[in-house]
Amino acid sequence: PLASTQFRTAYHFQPTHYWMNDPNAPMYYDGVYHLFYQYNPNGATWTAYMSWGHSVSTDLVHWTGLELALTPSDPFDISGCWSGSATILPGNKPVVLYTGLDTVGRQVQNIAYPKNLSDPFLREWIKPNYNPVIEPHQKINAALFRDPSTAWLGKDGSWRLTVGTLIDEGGLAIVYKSKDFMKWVPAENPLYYTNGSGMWECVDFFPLKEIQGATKYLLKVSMYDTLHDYYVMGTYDEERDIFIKDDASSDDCRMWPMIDYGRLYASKTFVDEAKQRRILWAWSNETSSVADNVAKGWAGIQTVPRVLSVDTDGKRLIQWPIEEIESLRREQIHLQDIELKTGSQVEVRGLKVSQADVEVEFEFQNLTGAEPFDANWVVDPPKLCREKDAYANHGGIGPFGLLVLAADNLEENTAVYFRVFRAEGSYKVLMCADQRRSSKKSELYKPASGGFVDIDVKKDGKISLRTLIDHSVVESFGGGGRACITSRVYPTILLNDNTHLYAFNYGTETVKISELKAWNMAPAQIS
Ligand code: DQQ
Repeated sequence: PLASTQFRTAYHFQPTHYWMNDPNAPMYYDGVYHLFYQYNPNGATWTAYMSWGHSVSTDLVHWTGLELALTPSDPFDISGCWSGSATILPGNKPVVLYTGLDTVGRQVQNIAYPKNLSDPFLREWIKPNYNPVIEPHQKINAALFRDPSTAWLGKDGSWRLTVGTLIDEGGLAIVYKSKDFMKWVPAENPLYYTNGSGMWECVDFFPLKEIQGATKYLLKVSMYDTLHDYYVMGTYDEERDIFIKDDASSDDCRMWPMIDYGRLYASKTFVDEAKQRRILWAWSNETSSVADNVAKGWAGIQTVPRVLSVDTDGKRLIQWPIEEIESLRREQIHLQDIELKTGSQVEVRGLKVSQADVEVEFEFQNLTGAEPFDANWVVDPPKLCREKDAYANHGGIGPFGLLVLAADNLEENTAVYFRVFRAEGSYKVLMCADQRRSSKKSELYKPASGGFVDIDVKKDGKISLRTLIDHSVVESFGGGGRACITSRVYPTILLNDNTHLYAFNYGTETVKISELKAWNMAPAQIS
């Protein structure tokens, strides 16, 4: 059944066919948004022999595909053009830095720039013959050295960028400096180093916000060993070129919050000068088998671009779908004041629920019935999601939430839900997306995913959930975007287009839906 077009997305970016992975060099240039991406022009599977696909848009919603921007062609990238980032140099001159696999398979960093700056679509890219501009030095394993970040300009007039690698089992981000963007020298210290995390891919590093006179920075790493993106906030010591994480965050980088607790990897941000915002793009891989992907003829989508901001206390990242996506909203359903007593299931009727945007707010009367929290639970939220699942009363507050892409008899459904626990002096909110019942088809990866939402439920008295449903994607934002979970699912019911959406509560305590708004979504034009 996976060969069906029913699993293709209507408003999440994907090429018309074949394999896509990481977003590369997203940028805004002269009124046009550019998205490049890791692309295999020969099939629906990953290969080391990667090219850069290229699409352009004026609103980040509708996209026009152009010819490949980078393909393996020269000794410094003849075996593959891997991930990289854009920097807009003074005088409004975009350049990209990317990883090339050279003649002997070493990973080196190359530069490319547009052939003709007056072409608004920047179709053709030139790779100067002084490439590679950065080669792995002695201490570096040349097979683990990749994904140059966007460069930033220091007060001393030198450019800096960072490249991810692995030394002695520890992931790290090395800094390189340059005065002219051609000659790059390694800085004395790594930007950040950690023990035992495995290789760091697609490192991103940027200022987020001024808080009490100091600039809060965010470091994002894609950890190859877990295939998740993690972030940590802190400060940047420009003199020494190092990132200093906030004390409150764990020394173990695998305990850092994730950009998304579900299927998301290799995220990358860019500054949108048109609207003065920072936007995150990210790859969401299939959870279907290689054989299924070949049968479908495509694999990989991008999550909806997300605007980044930070809580007023500077502790938590907030991600929210770009407002432009709301232009696709069509018929609306609006429900108010619905009591969800224990065991209730309320169907949200009147929508085509395989292509929808749902916003719901759950309210509590009181929190006294919450189950006590065991401090050991922090290490494995997915396990907690499996144990306190959406299909039984576990006593306490929640599970409550949505059952999406659901069959009549709930034989298939993806549960997106919360559970509230009473911890010492505060409450802990668990958010889950359980894909275990998402499809009757076998040979799919169907995990339960989850993480904690950093909100003060006692003060707020409520929790919000926004879920973007798009055929094989369920992309959810809990607590106003303080925790995100993206699921990739392939329900067989999609094949007869008979899917339902329910709100539910299996907790002992009553929960109220103060408001639920949902919209049918029109398809985006993506060619
Ligand atoms: N994908 C690219 C690499 C990167 C990895 C190759 C992350 O540059 O490290 O397709 O998904």
